[in-house]
Amino acid sequence: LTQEELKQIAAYKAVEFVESGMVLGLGTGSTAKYAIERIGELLHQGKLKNIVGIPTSKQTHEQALSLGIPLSDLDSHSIVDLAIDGADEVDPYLNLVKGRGGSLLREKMIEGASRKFVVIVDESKMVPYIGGSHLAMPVEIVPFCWKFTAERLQRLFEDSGCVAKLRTYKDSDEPFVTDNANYIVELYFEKDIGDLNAASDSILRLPGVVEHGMFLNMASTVIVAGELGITVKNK
Ligand code: DER
Repeated sequence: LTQEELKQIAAYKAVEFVESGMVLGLGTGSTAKYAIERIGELLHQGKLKNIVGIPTSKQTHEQALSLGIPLSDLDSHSIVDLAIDGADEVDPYLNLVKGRGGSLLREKMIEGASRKFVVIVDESKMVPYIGGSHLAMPVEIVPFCWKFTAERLQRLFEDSGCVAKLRTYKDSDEPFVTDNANYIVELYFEKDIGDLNAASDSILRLPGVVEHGMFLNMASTVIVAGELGITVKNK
């Protein structure tokens, strides 16, 4: 099975949790895309009715709109019944790294307002500890004096061999700009950063920081699609 097939398998499994009448948090990324596609299909077939989608990004808003999924926002629905989204890393305690698609702020707002948050991943996302993939841990920051904030973030985790890099668009030096007109600093760790709650607090205390990509104790269920089948992990 290809990685794309595994993503689709996990996504379709998550949509089994969707019931008519639900307010749904619609995730962002290549895995969530399949879940949104499936929801649109079931709506079209009349198997799902009265669904309202709360998109976690402009990109997801566009996809859901094109599928005819009715859309709204948190101002109109402050509690979401079910959110379905992908992740970049999942540790054994179901803590996540998210945001490599640049949508972490709206994702965290919507998924934090959800009664149930179902994460969908292919098995390549499973890590022994957060940061263990040695890929980017995104932090959304204000553009004002971004270098100052990036350096302070890097210094916070110097014991973990942290390197902070401003996210730019592919093949250009232009800073990536989020849906919220902010920048993203990507943190790369050599070693385990240890106490995740302490790390989260120290990041959020920096005044130039808006939000980070560690989703701690937020996932209710993680659906993992692997070569040997689907595993459903509950918190
Ligand atoms: O950027 C995000 O938060 C995405 O949801 C990411 O965590 C997963 O993206 P993928 O499904 O394309 O790997």
